Amino acid sequence: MEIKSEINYSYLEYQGAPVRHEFPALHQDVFGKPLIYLDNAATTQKPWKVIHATNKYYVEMNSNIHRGVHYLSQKATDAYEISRNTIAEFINARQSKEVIFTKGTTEGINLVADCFGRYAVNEGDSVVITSLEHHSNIVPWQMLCEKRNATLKVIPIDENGEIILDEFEKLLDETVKIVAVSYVSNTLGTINPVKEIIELAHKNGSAVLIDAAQAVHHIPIDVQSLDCDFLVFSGHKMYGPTGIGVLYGKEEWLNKIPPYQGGGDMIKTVTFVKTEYNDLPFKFEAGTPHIEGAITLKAAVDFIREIGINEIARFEAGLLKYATEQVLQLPEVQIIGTAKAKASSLSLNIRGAHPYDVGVLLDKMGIAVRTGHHCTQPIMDFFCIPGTVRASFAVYNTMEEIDKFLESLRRAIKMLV
Ligand code: 7TS
Repeated sequence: MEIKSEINYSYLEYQGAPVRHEFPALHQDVFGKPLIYLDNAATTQKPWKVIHATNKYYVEMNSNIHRGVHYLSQKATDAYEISRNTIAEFINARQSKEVIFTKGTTEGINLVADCFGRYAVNEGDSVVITSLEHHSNIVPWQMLCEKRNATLKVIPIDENGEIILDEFEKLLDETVKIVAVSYVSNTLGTINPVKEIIELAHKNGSAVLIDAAQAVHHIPIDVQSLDCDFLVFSGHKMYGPTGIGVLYGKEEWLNKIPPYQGGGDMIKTVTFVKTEYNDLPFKFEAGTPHIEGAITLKAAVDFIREIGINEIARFEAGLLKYATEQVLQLPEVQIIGTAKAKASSLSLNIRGAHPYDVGVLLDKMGIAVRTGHHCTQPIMDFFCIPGTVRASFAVYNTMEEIDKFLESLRRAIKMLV
């Protein structure tokens, strides 16, 4: 997807006011300086709309769902299912029963690795991932391969942090049961060619899981047009609450694979001899779920849709382009990850300085960035670096904040180099 990046405004608007007005946590000082929050790839701040929705749940409808005949339980159940419908619409799922609530991306991937793994991965089979993955899209597959005596194959990247598609094609053979790939790299910001990857994998008869943790709030997602088999994301990175996330799965797969956990809600009938599992989506939602998280996630999706995901993508591309151009003016700084298509994250290092030291200095200047390996140690090994300083942008960041980030980076260079 091409994102136009010419941009001449600093504030995206929400309901006629700068979008920043909607985020109370942004309006505070840290160490006597106004907070500049550039750690959005780790988690985003929450708009009033989401905060109010959480309060509303506890004030007006707190009760357990799917089991009570009473008024509050019905109200909470309706809100929970309406949220599922909204999310299905947001990602253009065919049906809302293809949307499963999880704890987050990590749980979604573990669920698929476990359930799909038990169904389809046997001795001698293989799983393909990329060199760009977050640990949560590496370790569950390693655990599966260990259990099943299968092999984990890894698509390499080049110096720009782009997947080498030719190498992917070479890895494809009849042993590959599933390909698991991130849409956007949390460390390098690379937007991966997921459409091509899905097409190639399907031609080979392999299923595909897309880790959309860093994509769903930056890039329009249409699971039908992507034709992915599974797609996962987290609420807390998309202006929603923590502890809630989504697994999208094609109905056909969700019906075929066994359930993840046993317990209440995921059953139709239980005897000591045999249990009949519930229909979708409940088959994969054992126990009392994160009810207010799921309900409140709708408010986050509504917030994104009210601005428009295309508008957000265009705005953030402008921020990233501006920040990249400014950083390129600093000879002491090296950008890690120079893919042609990038979203939101800018990783860099000051030559001769440890990223941790840079992060600590920036923090004292009021700037929140993330330093370290960002749960992607293989990327650090590839670039032979201990870590990076990562600035990641969201709807509420401004050009002025980027200017202040750059000014602080210059001060850090003076102190450290
Ligand atoms: N996949 C990607 C691409 C991610 O960026 C993250 C979290 C996860 C999976 C795991 O998500 P969770 O919500 O289940 O924890 N990424 C980051 C990050 O970049 N900094 O902190 C968390």
